[in-house]
Amino acid sequence: MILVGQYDSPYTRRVAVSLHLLGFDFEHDMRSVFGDFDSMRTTNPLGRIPSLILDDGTTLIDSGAILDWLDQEVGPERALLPDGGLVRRQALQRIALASGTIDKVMGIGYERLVRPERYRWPDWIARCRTQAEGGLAALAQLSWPAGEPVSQPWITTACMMRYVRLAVHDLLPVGRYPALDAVSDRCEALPAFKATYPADYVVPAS
Ligand SMILES: N[C@@H](CCC(=O)N[C@@H](CS)C(=O)NCC(=O)O)C(=O)O
Repeated sequence: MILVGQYDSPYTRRVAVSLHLLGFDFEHDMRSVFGDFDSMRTTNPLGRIPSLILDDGTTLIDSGAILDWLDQEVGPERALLPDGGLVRRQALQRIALASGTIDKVMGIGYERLVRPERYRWPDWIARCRTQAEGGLAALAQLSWPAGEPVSQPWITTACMMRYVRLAVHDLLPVGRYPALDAVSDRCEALPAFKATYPADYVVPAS
């Protein structure tokens, strides 16, 4: 199978980490959503990443749908998300906080990287920042018990944190939320995370 998308995308990275953790063999197609837009649209009509091209030629799009397929393939014993009940609901809520934070930080990134400077809207950037700060503060209330194996909420949280620190580096300084730092440190030490470390990039500050 082939994973399409670069690892500076936290959504692509969480799929890559999950593929590694679950022991899938895959190739990595590093086309860019912006630089290779026309080509990307032939893989995903939305022109977005990640996509996962299966060995039978089927293309799955959207990280949530891809992760659901991976979990179905390995079965409930090895799945990265519980298959039902309160634990699943709590896990999905944590993932919603982490992915919502990604979306708000991505909103700031697009405003600064894609939109021409004269059209930028500072109030919108400030609103996205407030929303991302809300997501981070809520996630910081949750703790990952020692000894509990890595699962999708923590994978998505750690991918979100690395992305936030690359894209809007003053939003999540080390030390602001020790509980979150612990999640990131624990995850980034795993081989699956080391194998998917995103190339550094910095969004312009204004
Ligand atoms: N809900 C989607 C979101 C994917 C997403 O936002 N991808 C970004 C990169 S991280 C992208 O493709 N951006 C380009 C665009 O939307 O035009 C998922 O979970 O896969």
